[in-house]
Amino acid sequence: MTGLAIMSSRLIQQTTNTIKKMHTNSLRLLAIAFTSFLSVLTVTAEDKPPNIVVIISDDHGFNDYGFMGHPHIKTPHIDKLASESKVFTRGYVSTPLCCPSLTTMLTGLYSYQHGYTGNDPVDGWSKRQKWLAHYKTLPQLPKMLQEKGYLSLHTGKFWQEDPIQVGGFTHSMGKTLRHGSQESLGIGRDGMQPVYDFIDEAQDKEKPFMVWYAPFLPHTPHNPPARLENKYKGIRNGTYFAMVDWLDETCGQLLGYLEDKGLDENTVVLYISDNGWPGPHKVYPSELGMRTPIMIKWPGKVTPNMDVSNVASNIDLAPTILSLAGLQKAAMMQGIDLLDTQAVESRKFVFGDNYHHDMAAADKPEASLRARVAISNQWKLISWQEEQPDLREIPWLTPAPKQRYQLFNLQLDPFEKQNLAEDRPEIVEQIEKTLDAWWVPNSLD
Ligand SMILES: [Ca+2]
Repeated sequence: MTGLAIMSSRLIQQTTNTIKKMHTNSLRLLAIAFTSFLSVLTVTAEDKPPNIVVIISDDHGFNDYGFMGHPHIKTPHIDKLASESKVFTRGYVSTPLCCPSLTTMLTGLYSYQHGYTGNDPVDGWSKRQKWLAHYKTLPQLPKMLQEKGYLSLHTGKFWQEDPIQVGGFTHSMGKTLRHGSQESLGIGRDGMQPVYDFIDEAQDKEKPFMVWYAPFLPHTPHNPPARLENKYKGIRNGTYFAMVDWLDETCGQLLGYLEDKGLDENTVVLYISDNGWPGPHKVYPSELGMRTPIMIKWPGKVTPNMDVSNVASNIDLAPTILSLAGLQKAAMMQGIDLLDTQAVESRKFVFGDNYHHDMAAADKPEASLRARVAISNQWKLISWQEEQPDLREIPWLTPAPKQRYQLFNLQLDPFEKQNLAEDRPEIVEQIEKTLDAWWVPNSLD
């Protein structure tokens, strides 16, 4: 090879290397640009968490739905929601009464933690300030969601006077008293316009939203519209069935509005009841008092299925919603994210604490305590207090049984007919230890 040829060859090689290097750099730059683009997309997705709609039925038996097999009650809209949701048919509330149950959902805390063990202070409604003062120190779901830019609307029931100032919501239907206010308790019964207006406002402001739909349905007063009353005429408990039907209609209106606005894809709908029905089971730790289906619908993200094995609880509502919003639960919260399959399957028990209707002291939950409850896939132990609280007699409050312990095999005996506590003392002892480890009241002092 001549010198010129060698020089030409080197030049070609250098030029080729330069082109390769340029090409590599271009690819690298392109890759960096693409990665940046993806991270922008990720940030954008994280910045826009899903909307959340929480539907909380009130005084509603766990079997009183079409999809749960009720022979009379028609609930086509809730049935459709169930068919599109992950459904825990073995859902429970920890305390089967309006105020404590709702307070658990709003704080992610058990009654022995948040202090609202019943509906009313034993000295009367006017003595509620100590409970309110404690509530203000607690983690509150709507307030925590504000960190992610959520607007939140409270409707229906609320026991802490002001859903905005005390409860951390951004929007409400005004201040409340027992149960709620006349205006807030009209939600559903008088229509859904406040919910529609709020959703429109959140859309205009391009903010994620949470709708807290906690209507006074099917709770008393049992005064359904005549068209629904007539539907169940002549059937025992027909008026209550009509009230459930009324609740279902309003759920249909709410879910229909989301669809009409094209929001159903990016909205997670959660469903639960605050306690069961009928009357003798209210404030009572029976399955008819504590159990409720719990549902989570998120199209394309949560695969619909009917989980009839794993137990779930209203203690899980706040942690699940916080996780959906990309937030950590507060350290005090003992519930789990119900969309975390491993957490759901590895948890053995859900717990309940059952109290008198009246609250003796905000800082001494044991003063109103009637029983503690642990429920697993198979077993349910109700551990009654040796001494029942000596508080105001309430005619409809079902008294504690004579037995100290009630143990039921729920797989064989779902309506708790046969107490196995005397036959299986070793299981009673074992679950009682679990209860002792769980139930550790915090002092407010
Ligand atoms: Ca209730």
